Amino acid sequence: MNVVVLGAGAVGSLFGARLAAAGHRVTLVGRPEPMRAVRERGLLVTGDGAGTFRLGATSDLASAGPADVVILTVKTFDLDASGKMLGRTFAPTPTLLTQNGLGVEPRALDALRAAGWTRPVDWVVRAVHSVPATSVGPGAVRASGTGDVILPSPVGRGARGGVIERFGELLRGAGFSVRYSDAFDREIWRKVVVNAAINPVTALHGVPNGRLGSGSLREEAVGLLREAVAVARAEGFAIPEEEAEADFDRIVSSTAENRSSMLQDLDRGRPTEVDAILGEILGIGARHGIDLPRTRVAALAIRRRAAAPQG
Ligand code: KPL
Repeated sequence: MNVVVLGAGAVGSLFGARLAAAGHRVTLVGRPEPMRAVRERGLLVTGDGAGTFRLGATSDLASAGPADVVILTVKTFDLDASGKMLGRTFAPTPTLLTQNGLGVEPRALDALRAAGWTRPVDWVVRAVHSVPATSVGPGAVRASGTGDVILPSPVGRGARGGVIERFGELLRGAGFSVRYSDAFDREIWRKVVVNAAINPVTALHGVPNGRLGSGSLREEAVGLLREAVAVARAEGFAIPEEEAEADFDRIVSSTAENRSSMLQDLDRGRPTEVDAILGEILGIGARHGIDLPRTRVAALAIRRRAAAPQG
């Protein structure tokens, strides 16, 4: 299958490597420097499924086709621009969204609609995943663990059901652990709650996920987790605190060596997904009249850190 990965940072590159290893023709689309490195030396993966993978790599989406499927792995704040670029460049194509946070699908659908796709909802599928990938240099990614991919159940979803199954088979065939969920919106919340705890604490303390397994950093993270659980509950997603903590502990341990995406963004002086994770939780919490002091402080600290000059 021809696979185009649009937004090939750490996660996108790793998805691309695994799909190429499974025999697909993969083209990464990303920033010029890493794409040049991939063209010249191949994509280097260390850790799980280590190897050097020969993939197409370009910064120009128009030269990346043809695509049977697109995996859109840009950060949440890039969805609008990248969705429009995708919509203008390719005819409607099955597209998988892998972003963290809330409001991901509506943003992507609006962008694709604005760029001329009719009924983008038939083509676009969101995945919730915990695949750990750390960028360790241009064209080099460390995979520390496997992680799960959750897709919405294809049953009763008409044309979109076929697209969901196609992605499920594609990813399973590349060695990902994939499961379908009948309660996908709840899965989105379960993951957001975990991201609201892991990402800011790892980013502010500059530590890999595994350091949140015990002690004061775990306490700090669990404080954020509980606030996010309260907001999920107010939105109609009753996630017991025990379940959220079990999710947190499982992801912290299965991604122990990973640097969270928010930490990697701060490391590189790039924008973070603070708005899509903590900002959304704060906004929804405010609508429900829920005070979220820890989340407010963490969001402020991340924004300050992101705005501070590097060095
Ligand atoms: O989603 C992640 C992220 O870093 O954004 C986890 C699963 C926490 C892996 O680090």
